[in-house]
Amino acid sequence: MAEHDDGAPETVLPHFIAGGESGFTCKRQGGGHIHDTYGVAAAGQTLYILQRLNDKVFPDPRLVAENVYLVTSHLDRHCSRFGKVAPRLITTGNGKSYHCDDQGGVWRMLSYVDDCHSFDHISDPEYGYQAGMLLGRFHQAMGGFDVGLLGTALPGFHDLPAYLHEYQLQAAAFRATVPDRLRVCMEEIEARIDQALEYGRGGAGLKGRMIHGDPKCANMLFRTDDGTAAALIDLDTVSPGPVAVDLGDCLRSFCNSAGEGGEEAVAVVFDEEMAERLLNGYADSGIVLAEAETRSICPALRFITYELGLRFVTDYLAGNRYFRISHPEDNLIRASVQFSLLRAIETRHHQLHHMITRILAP
Ligand code: GN1
Ligand code: MG
Repeated sequence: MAEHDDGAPETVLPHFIAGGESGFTCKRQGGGHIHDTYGVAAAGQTLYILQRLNDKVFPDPRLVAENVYLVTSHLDRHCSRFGKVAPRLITTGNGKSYHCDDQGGVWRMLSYVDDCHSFDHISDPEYGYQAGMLLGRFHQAMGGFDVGLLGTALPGFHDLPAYLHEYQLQAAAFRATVPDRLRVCMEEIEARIDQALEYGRGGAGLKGRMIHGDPKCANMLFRTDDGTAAALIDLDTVSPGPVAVDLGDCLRSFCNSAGEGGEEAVAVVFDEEMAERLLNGYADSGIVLAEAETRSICPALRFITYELGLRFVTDYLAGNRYFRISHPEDNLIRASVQFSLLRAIETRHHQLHHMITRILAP
């Protein structure tokens, strides 16, 4: 990605906002691991979200912007039936879904969803209910979307065998001393390789719906006044896939109330009450799943947790090139958290499976 000076976000505003940038300020927002994100405000009120897309992670950021335009337009057209589930993409003055700056940076703008907040982690199960409801509405609202229109934004995303292959390459090339925490993570990975490969080949193969791809806690906005879910954000990875993967990822994120960053002293637990409320919200959205979809949710929860732990370890081994870090150990700590969570899930596998079936069986 090209390096930009601090004034860069302001200079692209005139391409999106008629009348130029005067009176608008851009303030960097943290949170996501991937893009550079800014809140665009006027008179103290945030009106837009401006992002420079990460071209190290997404090989073709223009395609990502185009995809998000198609997805948000589709959602907009169906919001009378399923409610609003996502922000709108703001096109440039000449009708394009992105602006390319003179250094090759690709920028896009989205509407700001007012009076909402998001959480990196959360413990109140009522937010879980809201999240499940929102995800169910999203899955239904994406029904009828013409899959053929979408390009592949992130080749290899959620491809577990490919992630394992990359892990093995990086592990073989790793020359530094292996700290204890890394050794433990590697043992967790190795112990489940055969299972993971089998899952990657079979269980994850159910297609037929459009999924979000990253429905974690931090990617959902909740209204500040009544706590209801207002929008799913970060639509870069919307693609055809199994709903079980989205539900599994959503459970992985919401049921770990300690969060992905993981303060070391905090024990990682899987919150079953949160899971129950989230699944209830999903069911109450009115979505009806096929039996095979319901059956694959519990395995998807396990393998999406394994997959993320694996991706964090691989990135640590590779020198932290993918996930943004503020400390060299961040990705290793994140990986340890996911493997602790995985162990908690595995010990409750049967109870969870029964809970899922009880709530979602057709
Ligand atoms: C990344 O884009 P962001 O920071 O919301 C990642 C997800 C992971 C998530 C874990 C495109 O999400 O797959 O689950 O981190 N997104 C991509 O926090 O790799
Ligand atoms: Mg994302």
